[in-house]
Amino acid sequence: MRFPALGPYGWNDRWEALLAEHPGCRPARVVRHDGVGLLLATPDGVVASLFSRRLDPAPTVGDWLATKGDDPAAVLPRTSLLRRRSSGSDTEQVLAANIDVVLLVCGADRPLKPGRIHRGTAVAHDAGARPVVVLTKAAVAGDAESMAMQVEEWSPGLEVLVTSALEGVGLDAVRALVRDHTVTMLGESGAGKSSLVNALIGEGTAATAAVREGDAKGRHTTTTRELHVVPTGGVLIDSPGIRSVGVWTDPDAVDATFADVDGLALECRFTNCGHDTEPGCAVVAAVTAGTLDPERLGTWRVLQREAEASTSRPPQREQRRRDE
Ligand SMILES: Nc1nc2c(ncn2[C@@H]2O[C@H](COP(=O)(O)OP(=O)(O)OP(=O)(O)O)[C@@H](O)[C@H]2O)c(=O)[nH]1
Ligand SMILES: [Mg+2]
Ligand SMILES: [Zn+2]
Repeated sequence: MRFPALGPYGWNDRWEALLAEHPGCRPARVVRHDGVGLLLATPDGVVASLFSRRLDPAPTVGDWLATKGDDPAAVLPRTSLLRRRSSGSDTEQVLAANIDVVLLVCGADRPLKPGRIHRGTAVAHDAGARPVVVLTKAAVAGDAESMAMQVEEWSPGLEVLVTSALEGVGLDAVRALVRDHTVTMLGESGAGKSSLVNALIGEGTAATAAVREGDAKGRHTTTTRELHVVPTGGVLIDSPGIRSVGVWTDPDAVDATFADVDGLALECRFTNCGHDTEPGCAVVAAVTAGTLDPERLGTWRVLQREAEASTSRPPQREQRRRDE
């Protein structure tokens, strides 16, 4: 393989073959994107690129580029694109490209919110990425083990890792998950995303700051998405905290998140059943029988509506704004 220096960034035969379609070009991976320009991992090291050309699609963190001289010439076809509904403006916001795993990072020092987990799962499924819940600060706060059981109840089958970055708990499991993959994180400010980066890569890689006393709210310490190489293999993208994960997905991604509801719906008398007042509805029957959590059905409804609204809208260009 050419360009061994990019191996740690995930360069492989797939990308090599795609680059071959751009004669005379060299590869680079987008490490950071901060409005003004790109930080690129190239065969010669990490360089800043203040490019002027408009690329379509606009490059985002995690993208592989074909570069000519110092200039990005093309974005290589993505394996996945992580996106969400931007808070405030009702548009699609692109979060990262070529993602294999999405860590839904939740602090054990604050209450878990089922809607947040379901939304994060749907956003990951939409990108074709594997969602994994990471409970942080387990050694110092809350009761992480019962929180993990709570997640299992809300989302049967969803993987959960219990960690404590500063105390060195559960980190080998995170390392094993990141190895050979591109992994990004979704979570509230102060959840401990950057602390996890530092635990895996080395103290001082990413800035962290103490959460507020009382409600454990974070201070939005991380302001850009940045890709880091993990010494034990794989890359990890640190991200700013997000208050809400709006879904901007295909309704199929929501169905994949709620496989139980989707499976029940197959048994409804009507194929277009709204699971509301229709006779012979297997979903409502499951709620009545106590085998389906009504709150889970409620979240499913909300996400279905959001997903349907996003597919009925024409695609829009990525908005460049901060996460809040
Ligand atoms: N004791 C302990 N403290 C932790 C752990 N993880 C995070 N913290 C603390 O929680 C606070 C917030 O952590 P950060 O890593 O900055 O959180 P973040 O998710 O990156 O926050 P934003 O960048 O604002 O989105 C810091 O004071 C950390 O030291 C942990 O595993 N153990
Ligand atoms: Mg941070
Ligand atoms: Zn029904």
